[in-house]
Amino acid sequence: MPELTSLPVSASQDDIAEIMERDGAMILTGAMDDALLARVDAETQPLMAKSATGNDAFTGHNTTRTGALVARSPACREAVMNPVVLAAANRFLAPYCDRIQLHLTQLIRLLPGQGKQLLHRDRLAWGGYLPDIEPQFNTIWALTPFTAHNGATQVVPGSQKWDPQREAKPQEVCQAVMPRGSVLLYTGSVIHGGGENASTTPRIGMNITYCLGWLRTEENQYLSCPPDVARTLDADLQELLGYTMGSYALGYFSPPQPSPDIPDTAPPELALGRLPRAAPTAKKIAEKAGGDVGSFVPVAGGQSGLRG
Ligand SMILES: O=C(O)CCC(=O)C(=O)O
Ligand SMILES: [Fe+2]
Repeated sequence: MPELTSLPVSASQDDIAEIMERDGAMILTGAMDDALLARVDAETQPLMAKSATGNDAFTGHNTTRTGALVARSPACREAVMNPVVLAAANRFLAPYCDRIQLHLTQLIRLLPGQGKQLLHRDRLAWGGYLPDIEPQFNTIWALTPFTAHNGATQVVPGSQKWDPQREAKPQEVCQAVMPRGSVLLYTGSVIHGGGENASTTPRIGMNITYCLGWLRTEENQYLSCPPDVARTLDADLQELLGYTMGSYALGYFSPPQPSPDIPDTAPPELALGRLPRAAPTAKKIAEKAGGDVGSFVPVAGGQSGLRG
């Protein structure tokens, strides 16, 4: 049986990068302290109580899914912005983009009786159109313990390097067994799926995922966290949501009504009532965290500034 490597959250970025490259998944323990866990619980329990179960086998007839966690929960924002995870995500995706963005936020609550989810790769969200690059870096935060019995995520270590057609044999699948407060890191290409919850209590995971800044995101962040909410957030989080230029030309807007104050190729920050900052690219963020991103050369002009 394969096993996932589990390290304390104090692990070095070099070690995390090496294991993610080798296995496509790993666990960091102690990533969320008791005080933050308590706040996340208090803010998310009422949301989950109102969430419906899935209406197909993949989303799970005995599973609730709850999104818009940035807009709805200040405590969840802290998990989204966890510096260790963000540094690892930036370093991992830096070869393929100027900046990363938030792909989705989703509480996945497996209720008792939920069966195993179909094994899959999350990158399939984009179909098969990105064969040669890694588009995605994912997390599942354990808000309850994850056990073999309650549906700990199934993972196939190393499968991110497999031929896309190859299927996992049962003996190649392990589970992300981890204490509450840990976080499973996994790539967009590694085979995984929810486990079976054969216990009598829910298994709650908080899926927070990041992707290349030039891709469409699974959760539409501009609708889940529209400008009137986004303008109250920290600039780093605003940018991660996509309220910034993705590169020289990506992501400008024109005001719906012509405006003397906002040009027709305006950077998104203007919709939040502020000017763009000098934007840290994925490469710069990774370097700041001590990571070596190899020969990545950023495309010129990460900020368009005010054009037009
Ligand atoms: O809940 C889990 O453990 C994994 C869920 C998952 O992989 C998915 O819904 O894409
Ligand atoms: Fe998945």
